[in-house]
Amino acid sequence: MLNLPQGLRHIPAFLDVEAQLSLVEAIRDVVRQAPLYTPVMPRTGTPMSVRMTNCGSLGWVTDKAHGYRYQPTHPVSGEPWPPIPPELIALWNALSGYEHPPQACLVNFYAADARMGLHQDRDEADLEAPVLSISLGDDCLFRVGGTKRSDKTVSFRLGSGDVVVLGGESRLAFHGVDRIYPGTSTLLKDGGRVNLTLRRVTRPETGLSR
Ligand code: MD3
Ligand code: FE
Repeated sequence: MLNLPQGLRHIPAFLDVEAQLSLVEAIRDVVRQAPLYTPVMPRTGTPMSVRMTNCGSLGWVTDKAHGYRYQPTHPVSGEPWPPIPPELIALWNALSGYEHPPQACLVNFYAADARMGLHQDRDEADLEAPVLSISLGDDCLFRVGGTKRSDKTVSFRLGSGDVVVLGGESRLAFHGVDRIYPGTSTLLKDGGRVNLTLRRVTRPETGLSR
């Protein structure tokens, strides 16, 4: 038996179908302005199976030469990322418990055969802010462990409308997506799964503003 890492909060079906459909429309609009692209691994250049884009003032990108990082522009078009849709800002305000707004929303698109290997998210300077994850479309099998790669892991399904808040100790937990369950949702007309992660990247300004 293994417990979930402290600070991980899974809220199944937090979003009703109407809210999910509204988010899908907002993300379609983001993707029209900032098309999905295929990221590649640092050094090897091996393509990832997940396609990605971002909205927000910063977006997470990776390429062969420069590796994992956040930057203000799309790596293919060179254009600034579109803004984070207001409904996602509202979700962050409702659930993050963090006083500063999110700076990045990574959009991951999983076709039926896509997966994401076990990894930690540590490219953010602000590791005190939680990460907020929203799943849309087909179910996936999600896996999460501890702060060491060799720690035991637990697996559970994430379904459409589920929200996961990764705060506290869970913020640095190893995690990944082992598989998609094709045909488990009709939310996306061509199937697949979208995961949105809202993140704080830089440490908030301290001290006396005004
Ligand atoms: C646990 N995305 O984008 S979301 C990622 O479903 C990522 O697309 C997965 O891992 C996906 O980096 C998992 C749930 C999640 C997101 C961030 C986390 C779990 C996390 C950060 C720390 C620990
Ligand atoms: Fe991750």
